[in-house]
Amino acid sequence: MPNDPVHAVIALGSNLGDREGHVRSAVACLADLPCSTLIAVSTIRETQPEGECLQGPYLNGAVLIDTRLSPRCLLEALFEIERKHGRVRGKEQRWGPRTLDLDLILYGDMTCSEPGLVVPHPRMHLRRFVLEPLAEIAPGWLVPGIGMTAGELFMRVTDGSRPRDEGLV
Ligand code: A4P
Ligand code: MG
Repeated sequence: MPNDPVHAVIALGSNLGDREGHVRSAVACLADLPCSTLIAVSTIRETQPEGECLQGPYLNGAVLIDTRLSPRCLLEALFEIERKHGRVRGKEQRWGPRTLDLDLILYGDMTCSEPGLVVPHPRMHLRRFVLEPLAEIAPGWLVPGIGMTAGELFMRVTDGSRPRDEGLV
C-alpha cells in the first residue's frame, strides 16, 4: 500500500436495469472505499452506446478519489462493487449491456500493463463517454503515456479532426 495518497479516476457506466440507482449507489460505495477519500463526482450524462453491440443508452460519469489502495487492490474493490450491483462477468457479451461498469482510468502518473490491469485504461483516449466527465473533474491531468491533458483529449474527440480508431498508445 503506498504511503502517500494518490489521485485516481474511476469511470462509471450503466445501461441495464435501474441505471440511475446503480450509478448513485456505486458513487456511495466509492465514497466508502477503505483508505480513500472522495474528491469529485462529475455530472452523470446519458450517452449513446459506442462500439459494435446493439444496446440501449448509458448513464456515464467519473469519480476522482484520493487513495492509499494499490491499483490492484482498487481494481479488486471495483469488481466487488460491480458484483454487488448484479454484474455477472463471463455471461455477458464484450462491450455489451451491463448493470454497472467501473473502470480504473488513471492512477496518479503511473503506467502499467500487466495481465488484468492496464493503466491508463487502454481505450480512454478514444471514448467520449470517458473523456467528457474526466475533462469536467480533472481537465489538467496529463495522461501518462499520451502526453496530452484530459481537456485536450476531450477536445480531440469533439472537434472531429481525429481519424476514426486512431490509437495513440
Ligand atoms: N482490465 C484491465 N485494465 C483495467 C482497468 N484499468 N480498469 C481488465 C478496469 N478493468 C481493467 O473489463 C475486462 C477486463 O479488463 C477485466 O477482466 C479487467 O481485469 P470489463 O470491464 O469486464 O469489460 P468491458 O467493460 O466490456 O471492457 P472495457 O475494455 O472496459 O470496455 P469499455 O471501454 O468499458 O467499453 N458506450 C457508452 N456510451 N458508454 C459506456 O459506458 N461501455 C462500453 C464498454 C461500450 N460502449 C459504451 C460504454
Ligand atoms: Mg469495463
